[in-house]
Amino acid sequence: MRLSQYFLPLLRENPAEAQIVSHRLMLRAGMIRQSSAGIYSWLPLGHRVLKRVEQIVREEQDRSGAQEILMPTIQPAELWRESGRYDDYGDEMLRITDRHKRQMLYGPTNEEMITEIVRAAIKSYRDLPKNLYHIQWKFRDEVRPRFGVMRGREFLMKDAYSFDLDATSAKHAYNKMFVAYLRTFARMGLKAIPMRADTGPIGGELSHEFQILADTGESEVYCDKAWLETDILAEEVDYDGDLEPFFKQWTARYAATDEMHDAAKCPVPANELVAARGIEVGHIFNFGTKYSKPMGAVVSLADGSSVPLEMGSYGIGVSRLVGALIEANHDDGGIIWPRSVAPFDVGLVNLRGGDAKCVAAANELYGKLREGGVTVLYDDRDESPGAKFATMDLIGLPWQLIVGPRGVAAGTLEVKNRRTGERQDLPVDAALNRIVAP
Ligand code: 5CA
Repeated sequence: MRLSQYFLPLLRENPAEAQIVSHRLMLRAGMIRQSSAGIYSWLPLGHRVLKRVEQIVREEQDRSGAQEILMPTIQPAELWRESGRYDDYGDEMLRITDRHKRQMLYGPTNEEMITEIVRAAIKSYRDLPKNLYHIQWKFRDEVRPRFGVMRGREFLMKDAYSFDLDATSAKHAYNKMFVAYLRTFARMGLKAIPMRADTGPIGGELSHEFQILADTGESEVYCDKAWLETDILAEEVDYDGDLEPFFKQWTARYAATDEMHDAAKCPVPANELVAARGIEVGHIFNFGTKYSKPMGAVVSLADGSSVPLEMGSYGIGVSRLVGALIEANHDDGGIIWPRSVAPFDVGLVNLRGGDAKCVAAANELYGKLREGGVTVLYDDRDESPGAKFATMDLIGLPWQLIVGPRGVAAGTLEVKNRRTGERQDLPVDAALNRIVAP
């Protein structure tokens, strides 16, 4: 993509309304635009990141055996009356009336809707287990929407729902999501720590929040220092095998949110305990028959009797993750995207828009990079080098390739690594190899 043609509405000044760095940088880098409190449009640069985050989430859900569907955002109130949550949910639910005076709502979550879908289709124990997920916009009329996409009113969530015959099988479904979540966040370069959690309005007994550590997090969290050294992607996982040892291993180390933490009872000595702020990027729940019983979602057994389905639900804050990624990856100059979620792999900068040789060299490089499967944002504008460098640093692409008259004469390029700041003059082929390497 040529920057001269790209829709990238950068802001020069720090927006006054943005209290935390990710919100500031998302506005300054032209990633989002607020429509009303807690509701945002995603502009091209932000949208590319959102889609990459979504794709990693999708790949890891699919790998675990969950199947993707898409449910509507608007739901009928009757469904929520069946579960008893219509009145309980309170002001956070956006209630809507259609032209026939039917009560509808903009879904804050989908337990009821998925239970209705499954109860209509699954009648026998032979059709179990199932895990269905979707990636869809939710609406919660939060009292205090803030921090940009981190606590929005409209936000993108991946929500999965598992259906099993008995509690043992349901725990296996829970464990699968537990593993998939650790893998998902690790692939984004984030260390998300699972913490025993309160179940709130979703309900149930067993629940874990996945928290990433960041100074601006809304939760107060405590964990064993040893967490910081873990590497989930180094582990082989067989989703069909027994995941209980894995679950035990990954929950053995202490980690708790402040609601669950009790300093007097904490097993970790103070010098090995990390007390920090956390951002909740995922939350998983096992709630048994809380929805299947009142909604009559049952299957028949071999002997003709019937039992309600054992259920769990599993959420990831997809749009929140974009903000969380920036909280965890930035410096004074701007964003520093991990390669796996970067909107483009490379920023190509031509320092001399008016110099025919530089233009030819930069154009050729642009073609070669794209042929090599590298995504490129090519700054072909007529701007000062300083402005171009500042833009590239702000939008945070992992690599910058800089074409200037001296390099063109010598057959070299400057390669800058955005994260380390390291700059190197390399011959063109060596520079390309450096970028293509993952
Ligand atoms: N039905 C369950 C699991 S599917 C559920 O709704 N869980 S939740 O309430 O914990 O939300 C799941 C995830 O969505 C959270 O972990 C968080 O990452 C994200 N999330 C929740 N509220 C917001 C919000 N207001 N803005 C952005 N992300 C949010």
